[in-house]
Amino acid sequence: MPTQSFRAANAIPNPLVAEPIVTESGNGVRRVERRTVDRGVEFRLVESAPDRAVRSTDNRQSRHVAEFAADVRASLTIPGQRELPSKYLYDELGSALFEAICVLPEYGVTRADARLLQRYANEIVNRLPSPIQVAELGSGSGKKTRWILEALAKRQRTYYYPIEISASALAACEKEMGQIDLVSVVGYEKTYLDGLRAVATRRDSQDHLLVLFLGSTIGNFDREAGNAFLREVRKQLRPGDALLLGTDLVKDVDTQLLAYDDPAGVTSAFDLNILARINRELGGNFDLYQFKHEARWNAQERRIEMHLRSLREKTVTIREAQLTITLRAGETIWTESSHKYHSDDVFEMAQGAGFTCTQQWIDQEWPFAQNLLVAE
Ligand code: AVI
Repeated sequence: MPTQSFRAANAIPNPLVAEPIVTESGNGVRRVERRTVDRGVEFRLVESAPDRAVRSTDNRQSRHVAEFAADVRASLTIPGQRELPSKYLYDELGSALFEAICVLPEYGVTRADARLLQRYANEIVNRLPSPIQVAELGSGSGKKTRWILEALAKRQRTYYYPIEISASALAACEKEMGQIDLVSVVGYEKTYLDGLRAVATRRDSQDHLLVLFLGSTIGNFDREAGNAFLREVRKQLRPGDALLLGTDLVKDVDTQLLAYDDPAGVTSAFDLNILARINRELGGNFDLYQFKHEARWNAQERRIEMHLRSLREKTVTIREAQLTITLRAGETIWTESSHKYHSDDVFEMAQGAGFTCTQQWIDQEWPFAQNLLVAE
């Protein structure tokens, strides 16, 4: 509509090059408005496009989808036993469900881990060289680590480097641990080994490093992969540096099974969420009601295996993975392994990776060990 003011704008020699008005909306969309006037009539050309930051997030997102799709395709087509990589259990919902698992009465792992840290923090710290900085692989919210940091802060200013791929967990951890006197927190939003490499490179030459790998996360690696992982950790350390490694110990079978198949169904929801995530992120059409969560004890491998059993024959399509498979009635998809250890296993694992296990603290209520491994 012609207006006084825009008639005035007619004075611009080429109205099409009037100054653009750029606005960034809260959802990351960049809006560019160009006003032009032609024969006294106002035109507004409005272009909306994601801003550069959003485009780079989009790139990251499409890389994630491509990688997730490729992993799903490869693991669901393994001949014999179909699988899904357990790392995909941990999206935002999966991580919240795992937090709930940690407080289940049937799942004693987290409480045993925390009890040992609380009870023996001073003793652990007294065995460490000085000065020392702390890196944690997969810190989560870092709650359990507080005991170690508080014990260390009694003797020195301590740098704490939580390494975590979940940005929200990292932020929570930075907030919580940043409040401890004489502790400075620098978070790394990276994979375990990339983060550890970054920490190892930035430390001063006189500083030792304590790496925390708690909660028996090592148990989610296959034995060989776990050993290889410990060797990689060792490569980033200097002699005298330490690794505090949490390992869940073998216990009676019923107790173990119940820990991974609780009557309230929290672990079942955690497991099924991997199919829901494939539906959400990769355009899959799994019918979750047609699957049943199962925990099995594999005595030979000394591990709990989580499976999702298809209750009937079913064809499933996953658009982004360009995959269609037919599951037989009763067939399972193997989603996670949780290896359990005898206390002696840890001494051997340590030795094989270039460490010496100098001390082990074992919880009496729920057999679980904190192991102090010193780099040779
Ligand atoms: C993260 N990790 C040590 C857990 C475990 O016990 O293996 C994951 C888990 N899966 C089901 N319950 C807990």
